[in-house]
Amino acid sequence: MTKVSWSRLMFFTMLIFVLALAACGNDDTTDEESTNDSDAATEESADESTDTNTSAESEPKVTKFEPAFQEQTRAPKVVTETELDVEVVVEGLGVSWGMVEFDTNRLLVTQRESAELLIINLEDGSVSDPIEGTPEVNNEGQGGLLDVTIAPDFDESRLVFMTFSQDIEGGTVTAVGKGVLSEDEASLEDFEVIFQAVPAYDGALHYGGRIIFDDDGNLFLTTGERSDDPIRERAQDLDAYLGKVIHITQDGEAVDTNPFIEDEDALDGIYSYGHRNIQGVDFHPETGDLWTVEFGPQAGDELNIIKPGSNYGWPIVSYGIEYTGDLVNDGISEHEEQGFVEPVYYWDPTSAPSGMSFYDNDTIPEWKNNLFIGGLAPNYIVRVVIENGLVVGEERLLTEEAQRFRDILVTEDGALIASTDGGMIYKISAAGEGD
Ligand SMILES: [Ca+2]
Repeated sequence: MTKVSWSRLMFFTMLIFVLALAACGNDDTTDEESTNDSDAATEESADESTDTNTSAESEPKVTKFEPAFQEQTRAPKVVTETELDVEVVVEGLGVSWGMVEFDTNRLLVTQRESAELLIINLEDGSVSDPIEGTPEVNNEGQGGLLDVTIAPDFDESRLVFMTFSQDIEGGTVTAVGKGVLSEDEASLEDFEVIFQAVPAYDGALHYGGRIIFDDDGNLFLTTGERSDDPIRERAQDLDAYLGKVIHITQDGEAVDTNPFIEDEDALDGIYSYGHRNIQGVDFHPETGDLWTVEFGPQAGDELNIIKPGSNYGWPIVSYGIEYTGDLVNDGISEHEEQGFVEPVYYWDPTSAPSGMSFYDNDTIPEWKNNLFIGGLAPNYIVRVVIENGLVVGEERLLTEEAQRFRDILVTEDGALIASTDGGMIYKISAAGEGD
């Protein structure tokens, strides 16, 4: 038996195991995030027993690919020295996809399926009634009410921006809308859709959907490539907003410095392309670079620094493989050699990354400028230590909680807040801080 067919056989054996796991007790079997979930279960069982490992990863790699440079994957394991308090502030919510601290220790939190927008008070754990005036969404599969953020001038404008999956002619799109939060915080007024990531597609996967404001008051929006073959190939096309980072004004217009403004064949809002499904985005506190985390296929999740006009390679190249075990395209991982941007870091096996936030705070000094990423499956928070643009350490936090961590934020007080698909809001802070 050749080496290749042997590894195929091993893979299918694993696949059967994974499918068997998926069949028993996974409540969300339609999307690939849960495929990864089962994948992770095999990983976690081995995770506890390997203290000798120098990487935060403990399992063998899924792929045969070699990194383009040493620091690109399987960084040395690091451990937080600070004693931490871990508190569940709220439980019993739905999939809490996005959140923003709009007022000291008070969050706006989206509920993906019910499309509700809630106010959560971190000090007393109270949850508001749903805010009126939120948009109609398509909540099938990975769709629903997704991210939320506030305008930089929120104190005056009270503008709230949200992303969601929207039904339009021909299917669904990732949409961005905005509304004004009333003074009594009971409703969003004058809600309007400002941007739709066309073309529409009749599918329920890979909406991307994170939004973040830059220093000029413009928005970066991330999208997904809608998952299926061949629609996912549109990630490479400059006449489609699928699989892109998009840069728009608060009215949904392309920012006039965007890289393809002069290109008649390209959509003006595109900032970068060749992405799979970006669900995490933040600016590095020191460099100001825009970082994203991108959900890969089986393995090959990527951390990227986004540069205007650049192509990140999906689905031409990848450090992952298809869920079927097949190679992606021609099975080439080398991004740079093929003319694409190499990821700063990739995970193999997966970290199933969702929302992320840099720790831009002094409260826990050893966390300063570290990146925290919600892991859906494996169910933990990933802490990434970065020096000079390279990942030099990695830690897995709250592994014992076994939650799908959906979004991460850092409060002004320096607490790390994590929301979960199981409807919980965690507060992680230095022991003795606050209460
Ligand atoms: Ca890539």
